[in-house]
Order: sequence, then structure tokens, then C-alpha cells
Amino acid sequence: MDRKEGLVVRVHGGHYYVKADQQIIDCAIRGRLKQEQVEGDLVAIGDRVLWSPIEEGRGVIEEVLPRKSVLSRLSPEARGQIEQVIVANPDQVLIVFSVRMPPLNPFMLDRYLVACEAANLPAAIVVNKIDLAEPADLELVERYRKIGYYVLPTSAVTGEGLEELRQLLRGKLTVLTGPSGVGKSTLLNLLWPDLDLPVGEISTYHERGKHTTVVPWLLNPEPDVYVADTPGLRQFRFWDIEPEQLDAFFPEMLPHLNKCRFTPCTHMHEPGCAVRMAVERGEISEQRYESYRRMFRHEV
Ligand SMILES: Nc1nc2c(ncn2[C@@H]2O[C@H](COP(=O)(O)OP(=O)(O)OP(=O)(O)O)[C@@H](O)[C@H]2O)c(=O)[nH]1
Ligand SMILES: [Mg+2]
Ligand SMILES: [Zn+2]
Repeated sequence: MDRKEGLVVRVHGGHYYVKADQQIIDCAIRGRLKQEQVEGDLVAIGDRVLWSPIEEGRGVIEEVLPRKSVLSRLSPEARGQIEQVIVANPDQVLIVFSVRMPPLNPFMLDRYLVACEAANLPAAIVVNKIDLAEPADLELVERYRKIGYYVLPTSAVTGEGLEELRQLLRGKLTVLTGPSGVGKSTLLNLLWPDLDLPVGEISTYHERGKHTTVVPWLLNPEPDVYVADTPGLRQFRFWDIEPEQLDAFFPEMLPHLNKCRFTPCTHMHEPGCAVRMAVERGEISEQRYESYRRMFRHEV
């Protein structure tokens, strides 16, 4: 049989749009495949698939090739906990915040970072609207660089950081995420005007009820750039992280973890806690430690 390889760029209402040979093929799924896997987790954007043509522009997906990574969430409508894959095979997550309008909430940024660490996905941070920054805001950029995160200040107004952003996206499948209104679509439009994404309005994703399965397009603005623009934090598998696992998702805490007097140590109140001593010495930022405490107590 004539099977070809392709990339799933959109999933909508039982249709799977597969990009192959610069064409978009409207595909269904072979029934046999459905029986093999749990519904909802069959095929996601970012999946590489083998498909057979039926007629011009239409085909059937025969097989999903093994995934190297996933961004998933717990299906909200499922009884029990069913993992639903939102994006297959992402290489990295780009977390976009703006320095002002809306102001950067570091506790929320830390939730995104922890979600990426927990999902084992490399994360980088874009701090947009840097044209609106005041000197005190730049301390925040340094705080995250010191931990080891790649932090890229950008501005759609001055053009700062745009070429670096393009370089960051090249050769990869990137999940672009972050709060509404921070300028994600604006930045993509500046880099690739043909995308013509709507900006300046609250994305329609945010208006949907949580029972809607929200699956974004996989944008492919140039041959080697794939970007999935996902609406926000609820796409991440996050709520099932146990408090006791949290410390491992704060990279700057790792070197201290085996030095606490008690094992296990929650780093909340125990005497002789090496994490708290590192905070007192200024080696771990007080704000990051406060994020840890809030997440530990499920307060954020
Ligand atoms: N001053 C300034 N304004 C910006 C910048 N980037 C975007 N904006 C403005 O911020 C507003 C929101 O931009 P969008 O691109 O729609 O934001 P978004 O992140 O895509 O928002 P959602 O789609 O709702 O998630 C628009 O009015 C933009 O003009 C920037 O670098 N500086
Ligand atoms: Mg947008
Ligand atoms: Zn401790």
C-alpha cells in the first residue's frame, strides 16, 4: 500500500489535517487505530503519522509514529484521570510574559516553569513589552538568568530581541504559551506577517468553557519553524504534582536538597534546612522560595 509520512497540524471534529509535500490532507483515522489507543489521545498536533491517500486531498491515518515528548493535560470531562495530549513532540516551551500591561506576575511565571520542569520540557522565557520596562523590572530578568533559564527581552515597538526570537524558534517545534494580552500573536505577526494572526483582543480560546476540547493549530510560518500557540496554564498537567515532588522542579534548589538535616524535608519549617539557609544567604531568591511555599500549600 502507498503509505506516506506526514505531520498533523490541526485536529478538529474528527478531521485530522496532515501536512505532507507542502499540501494539507484531510484525514480520518483507521478504525483499527482507534481500538488500540484511548479515545482523546489518539492523534494530536505535532504527531508524525503514516497515511494512505483516498482521493485528491483526502486520506486515512494508518499509524502514529512514536512520540519523543508530549504536552498533556488531564481531560476535564473524564471520570478518573485520563491524560489528553495537547501537542505531540514539542522540543521546547516558550513562556511569554509582558513586563507591564499586564504586569509580570513572578508567581504565575513560576507555575509555568514548574509545569515545564514536571513535563520534562525545556523552557525559555520571553519578557515582552520591554519598551515599557522600568529599571527595577530588569532585576527580574537577571533573577531567572541566574537560575539558568534563557531569558529573552523583546519589544514589538522597538524590535528588540526579534531576531533572537526567530533564531530560538528555528529548527524546532515550539509550544508558545503565556497569559492573555502579553503580545504572543503580535510577536509572531512581526516575524511572519503572512500569519496575520488576530491581535489586541482576548483570544477566543479563553472564552470557551473548560469542557471544550481546545486544540490549536500548529503554525508553520517557514520550512523549519513549527509553533503551537496554546492558550495558557490549564493546558499543562500541573495539578497532580505532589507537594513532596515540588523541590525537584526548582533547579536552583537541587544542589541543596541532600544537605537538609531531615530526610525527607519539606523545606517549610524543619530546622537545619539547607534550602532555607540558601535563601537566607541570598543564593535562592526570596520570591522563588515564596513561590515554592505557595505551591506547596496549593495557594496559587
Ligand atoms: N508597548 C507594547 N505593546 C505591545 C507589545 N507587544 C504587543 N503589544 C500590545 O499588546 C496587546 C496584546 O497583544 P496580543 O498579541 O493580542 O497578545 P496575546 O499574547 O496574543 O494575547 P492572547 O491571544 O489573548 O493570548 C496589543 O494591543 C499589542 O499591540 C510590545 O512589545 N510593547
Ligand atoms: Mg494571541
Ligand atoms: Zn529542607
